[in-house]
Amino acid sequence: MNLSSNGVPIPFTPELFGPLRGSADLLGTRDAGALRERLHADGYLYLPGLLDRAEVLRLRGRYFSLFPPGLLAPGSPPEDGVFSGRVPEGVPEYGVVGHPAYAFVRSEPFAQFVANPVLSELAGQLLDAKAEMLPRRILRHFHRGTRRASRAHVDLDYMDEGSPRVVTFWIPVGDCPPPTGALVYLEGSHRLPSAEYAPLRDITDRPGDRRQICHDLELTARTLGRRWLYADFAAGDVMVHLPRIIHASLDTTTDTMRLSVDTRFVRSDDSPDPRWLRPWSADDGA
Ligand SMILES: O=C(O)CCC(=O)C(=O)O
Repeated sequence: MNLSSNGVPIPFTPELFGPLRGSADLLGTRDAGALRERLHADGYLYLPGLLDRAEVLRLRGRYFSLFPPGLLAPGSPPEDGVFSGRVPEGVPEYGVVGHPAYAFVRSEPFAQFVANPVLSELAGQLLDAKAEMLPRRILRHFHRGTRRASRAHVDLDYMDEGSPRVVTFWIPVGDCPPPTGALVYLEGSHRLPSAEYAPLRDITDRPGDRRQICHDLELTARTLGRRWLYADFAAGDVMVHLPRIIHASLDTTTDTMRLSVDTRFVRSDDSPDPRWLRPWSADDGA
């Protein structure tokens, strides 16, 4: 596998990569304590098949149907989300007013998808309280050729004006193996004091933004002596993670486009970061 993130290659070796541990078996036990224990031990829960695959693929199809002709490979159905190699003229910058992602996160089908009680009930078990989903829910769409991905970061650096008791749900909307731009997690990094990775923030392709940790995933893994954990995500899988775990995404290099939703829950009696109380747009600065 040839992998990179933000255009920087990272060799797919056992020294740098390892598999995510699946936790779907714990769901069957209905043991909330065991789920919480696993979440805090690993920093994440990898839950293959938590959602209905057909429903997830329907959402994928609805989103790609919003584009003018030309984005999708000729003759391919929107559900497949196969890139033609060009973005049609006239599509505004990603995720701002006028771009399909902007309208989509404000649409009824999207609202219904994220309102699935399977998600809120699990969040409630993990937070050990009634859980509330924050209104800023992000749709991420990447296609090959951009060399753009999410840099290594922890969620808390983006939501440090509210309660740190947050759980993030990352939902691939379509199959998403590593070369399609999967999320990867730095093993055990939720236990690292932030001072330990602070020096990495100086090595960045975005000097004006101190929130991200680093765009170079090999350097991050070697400096912190940890592997990136990965999976061949499929439509229907869900990842849950803690706000202190370091994670990043890989570049999309396949014809299949990467689409995902990330959404966060807090305890309903906690005060969330006010920047997360409005619907997402790519230029909201949060
Ligand atoms: O999907 C991505 O590339 C990043 C998502 C993320 O950072 C998150 O869900 O916290």
